[in-house]
Amino acid sequence: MQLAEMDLRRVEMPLVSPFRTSFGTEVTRDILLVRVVTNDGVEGWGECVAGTEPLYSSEYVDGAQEVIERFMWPRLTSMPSVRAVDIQPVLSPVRGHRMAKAAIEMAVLDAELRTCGMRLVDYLGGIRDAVPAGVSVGIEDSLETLLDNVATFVDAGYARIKLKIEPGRDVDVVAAVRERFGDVPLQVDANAAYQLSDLATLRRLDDFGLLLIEQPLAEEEVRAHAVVAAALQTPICLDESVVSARAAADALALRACDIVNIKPGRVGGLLEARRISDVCSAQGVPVWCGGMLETGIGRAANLALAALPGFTLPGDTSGADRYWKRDIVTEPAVLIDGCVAVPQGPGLGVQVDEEWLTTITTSSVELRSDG
Ligand code: OSB
Ligand code: MG
Repeated sequence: MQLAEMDLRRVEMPLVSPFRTSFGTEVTRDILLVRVVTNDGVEGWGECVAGTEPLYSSEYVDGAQEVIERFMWPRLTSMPSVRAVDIQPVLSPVRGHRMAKAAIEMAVLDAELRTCGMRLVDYLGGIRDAVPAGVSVGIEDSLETLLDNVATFVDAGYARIKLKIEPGRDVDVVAAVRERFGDVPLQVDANAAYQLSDLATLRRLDDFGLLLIEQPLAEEEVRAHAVVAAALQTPICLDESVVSARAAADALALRACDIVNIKPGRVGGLLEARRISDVCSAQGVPVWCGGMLETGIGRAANLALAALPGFTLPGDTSGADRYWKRDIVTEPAVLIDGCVAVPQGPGLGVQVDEEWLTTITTSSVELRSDG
């Protein structure tokens, strides 16, 4: 398979409600989509999960687009042919920029699987047609607003609730949610907002029977996470720290976590995500699929990944209406009985709503191969 063309499209998508984390508030997503066309005219789509600003990790959407245009696209066109398995090795001279690489790999894989009529879920080794879905609930100034938000999601039937926390908005918030919603499956995500000196606060979370505490400390602080994990009863889950399968293996060897959140964008693609799943499964460590406020394109990939046997905890794979008034795929994800269906067609299994996409496109760059 040869790439004839790559389009880098930016779309502006307002969230149905602002999403606040310890690192900032997202109101509108400025999303980079990658569309590839093969020499045979087969199309593939990928989504880059990088945010507008480098606040979750060092990556940001303008940087992702620049690195693709300047350093990745030329490497891809220098290849006589390319498949999804080639993307990571070909792009390995370019350090980091995993979200950019993941978007390219997703688009190439979509085109490759459409060419041979295979579903992504089958390619990855998924075993489920629908996956239990959780929801990630943003920080609110008002506790009442937060409780109302949680009530909406509990009523909708989500399989578990994840609360974003930060210093000063943690123990009391969790206590209030437990008080109002009883033993609803509950977990928290700190997005690296704490320090080891906050250990006493983190220990107080042990009183609430949480499924897990996600990424309390900074990305680099793997060994300090082991200290937290040893001090708490509640399982520790890593998100930001796990940037690759090797990083996952190291974190497990250091006993820095009990559970791993897997996001294809964070780790450089779906194939690396599957390797992390393999590393964890081999050691009996549960994993779940995280989310990055994706459109229906990235969500389709997450749902296929979440269908793998090692994904034994509900993911942040919520229904599209939790994020968007109008998604960019013709059949957006819906929550039914606490689960979201894995798309069934070849490749990602979703069709892009081109007319709507055109309407919300803010810029488009077309890269063409000379060959
Ligand atoms: O840490 O999981 C995270 C969104 C943006 C950046 C980081 C995170 C999140 C979420 C949202 O928690 C998950 C979702 O897509 O619903
Ligand atoms: Mg997280």
